[in-house]
Amino acid sequence: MAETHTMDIKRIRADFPVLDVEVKPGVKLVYLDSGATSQKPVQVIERMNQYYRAENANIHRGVHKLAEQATEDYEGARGKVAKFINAAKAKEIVFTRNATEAVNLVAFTWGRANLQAGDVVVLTEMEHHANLVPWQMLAAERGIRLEFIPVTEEGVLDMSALPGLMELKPKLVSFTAMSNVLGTITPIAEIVKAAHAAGALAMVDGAQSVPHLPTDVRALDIDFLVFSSHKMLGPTGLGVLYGKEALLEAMPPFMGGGDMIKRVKLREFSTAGVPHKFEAGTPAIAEVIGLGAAVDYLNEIGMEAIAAHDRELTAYALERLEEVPGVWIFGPGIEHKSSNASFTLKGAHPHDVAEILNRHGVATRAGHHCAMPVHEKFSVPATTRASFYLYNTKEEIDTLVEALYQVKEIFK
Ligand code: 7TS
Repeated sequence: MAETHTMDIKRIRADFPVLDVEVKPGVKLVYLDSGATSQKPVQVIERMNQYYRAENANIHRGVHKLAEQATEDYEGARGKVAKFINAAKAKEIVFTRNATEAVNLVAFTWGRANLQAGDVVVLTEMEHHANLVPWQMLAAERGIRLEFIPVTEEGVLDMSALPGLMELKPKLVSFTAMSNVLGTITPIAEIVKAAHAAGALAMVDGAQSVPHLPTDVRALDIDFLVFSSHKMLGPTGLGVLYGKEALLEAMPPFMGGGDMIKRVKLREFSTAGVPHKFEAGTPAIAEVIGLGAAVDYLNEIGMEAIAAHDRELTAYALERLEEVPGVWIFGPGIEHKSSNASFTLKGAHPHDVAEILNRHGVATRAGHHCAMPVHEKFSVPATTRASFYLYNTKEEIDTLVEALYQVKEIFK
């Protein structure tokens, strides 16, 4: 089946060694689980290999050649990430362990410095637990109040509730840019504008959106953005917090230790400037350099082309899945979503569906996808999720649908 956009999928697929894996003899992997983590191209794998084989040194503390090189490469990658999301300065990029830690960093530092009992934080009903539990923890500790932008039956945010929520004068509105379950793309600009008009900061969970859509923090006037390296072709163990410089400067540090200090005496310390104030201890050096290579790779293909490809695949998947009797797809139509399709199959548990799909080489994810409240909203404990990325093809979606008919045979 012809792809209508400009990406050369065959060439792209050749960059991802794992796509050649046979899950059993004669059954090739069909990887439809990029929402959990993406696969990695050789360019990223080799870059990290090269670092360990020929460049390994700790950063910010040596004057020898390798240490200088490692520091330059680490800070260079920070610059690449900043440019990728159009941040004004590299120092607005803080490296964390994952998107989850980035949210916790904001809750722990900004939250504890700025939120008092009774203060309102607005979230949405379709948040991943990463952008829910840290705020629940703060609510239990501080008595802050959590309010939620509702999700409609269709699976989009009920924007008519926004003005009423903004009248509560929240201190922060923190929301996902793309639901990891429903695929819903949220109206970032509109929510950020409303938040600012109400005197709140706006934080965006970009864990699903940054890998799939172009991101411009300045055009959108986002205050904090979090995302994960491993969902955008980079290595695991690395997340990103973007924060406006003035906000980061005003925040207390997160963890204490080496690298985050300016001066230390026996009983006191002063903190380093941003971003190092938030990067205590030896960071994930190889991973940061690997993420830099991932960003180069994404840029070379182009985020606009990737977004178009992911959308086209999602539209095709929705169309094909709808043909299968007994399949119920969650979330809105293609005009409001991209990159995943979560569904149930009548008469079969989502885990059994995923298990039988696996026999056909098709890798999906079943469960609540770390977003239990949105499943509760739609009165299901779990779904099976197929999620797509730049290396997936329509043929692979055909394989998914053929395998689903096999599942139906078994549960008939
Ligand atoms: N936010 C969203 C919207 C996510 O989808 C995820 C991970 C996170 C935050 C947390 O990212 P992490 O890298 O810190 O774990 N989502 C998924 C998923 O849907 N399946 O596995 C992980």
